[in-house]
Amino acid sequence: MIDFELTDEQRLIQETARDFTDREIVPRARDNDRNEHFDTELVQKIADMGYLGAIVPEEYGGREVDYRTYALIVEEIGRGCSAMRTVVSVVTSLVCSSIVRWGSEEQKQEWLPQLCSGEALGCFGLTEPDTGSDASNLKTRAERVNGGWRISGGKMWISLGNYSKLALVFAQTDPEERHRGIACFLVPTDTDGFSTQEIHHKLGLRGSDTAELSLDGVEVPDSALMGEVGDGFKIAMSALDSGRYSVAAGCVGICQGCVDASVAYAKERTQFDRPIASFQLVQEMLAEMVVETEAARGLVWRAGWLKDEGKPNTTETSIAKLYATEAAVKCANTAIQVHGGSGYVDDYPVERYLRDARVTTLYEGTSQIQKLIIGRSVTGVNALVP
Ligand code: COS
Repeated sequence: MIDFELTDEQRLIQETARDFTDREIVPRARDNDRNEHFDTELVQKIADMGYLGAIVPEEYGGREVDYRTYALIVEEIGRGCSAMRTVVSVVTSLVCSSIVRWGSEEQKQEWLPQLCSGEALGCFGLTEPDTGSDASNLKTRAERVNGGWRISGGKMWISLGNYSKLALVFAQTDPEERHRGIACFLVPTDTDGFSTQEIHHKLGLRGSDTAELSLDGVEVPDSALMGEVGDGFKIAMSALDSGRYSVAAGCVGICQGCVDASVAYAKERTQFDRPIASFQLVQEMLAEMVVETEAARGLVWRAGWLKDEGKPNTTETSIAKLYATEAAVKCANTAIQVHGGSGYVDDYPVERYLRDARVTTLYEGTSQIQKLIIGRSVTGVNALVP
């Protein structure tokens, strides 16, 4: 059975992550957002706390915590700043968890210690300009050359792409094989032919780096191939099982941040000679936010428990991701309502919460994709392809 009581160790890790977030992340979040500044100094502090390799085995430089504990950390960072939470989700879940599960011993030893320590950042190159939800339909090609592979194509919306030393690149080796032809490569970003371009003017996550990647005849040795040719799609999907979980946990943090900010504001703001917290319609908004937050957290913890038990969890992860991301958007919108005009400017974190939450129902699988995964699981009927 799921035990909702945290262990002493989990409580300590949660309190440490909470203090760290309040001390280091919260004070910088607004300025980094305003200035579209990717705060590498703060990223290094996050790495120094061990949060970039939280679920990685200790022998490769990680903290080796379980998935439930990982969610506690990610929730706190998500409460502070989703741009920084994105760094944790991408490096830890999408990149490190893939290498832990699919990498050779040499690949693990080469990359994991650097990624965990923050010496290297990593990015996840799956999405392309013409390939989003239909993830197996990649245009990026990998062809065999002497002793290795030549990769050509482009990747889009890649978080951390401009700052990464390592890119996981998914490429098609044989279009006729569809998803069974996809391979995953560990590509050092200083390889000839690899270039990146910054993407600006985003609605939210302005303190996060987002890139377009170009691979123009990038040549890598055989040792850069992760898993076998044809494992690529499964690697991507298993990475998303961890990544979607991390996004969901971060969104619980947004929800909790909305509750905290709104309760504080409602108690301090007076209208009609009394705190607005005393009005029933304001309490209704607060209650709705609390319920959304608790429900989202419960779904995340359940998915985490399944992961820790080694049980199948793809559907439960989609349920948690769908619910928590939509809840974050709702809570942020409601939090602005509680704050009135003050919520419409960045004196309070709630307008940033709304802008930052908005991408979470898009990236790592849209809400519609999560619904189709859940629908297919409950009916046994694949409605993904008309
Ligand atoms: N873990 C490991 N393997 C998985 C898996 C998982 N979670 N999910 C699917 N697979 C495997 C399947 O077992 C199947 O293997 P076989 O070839 O041996 O049969 C293979 O992958 C294909 O699976 P499936 O039939 O489910 O693939 P679909 O083409 O139906 O596509 C969706 C599945 C649409 C769910 C997938 O393309 C998807 O998640 N799209 C959204 C992509 C996304 O999130 N993009 C954001 C990018 S990161 S910002």
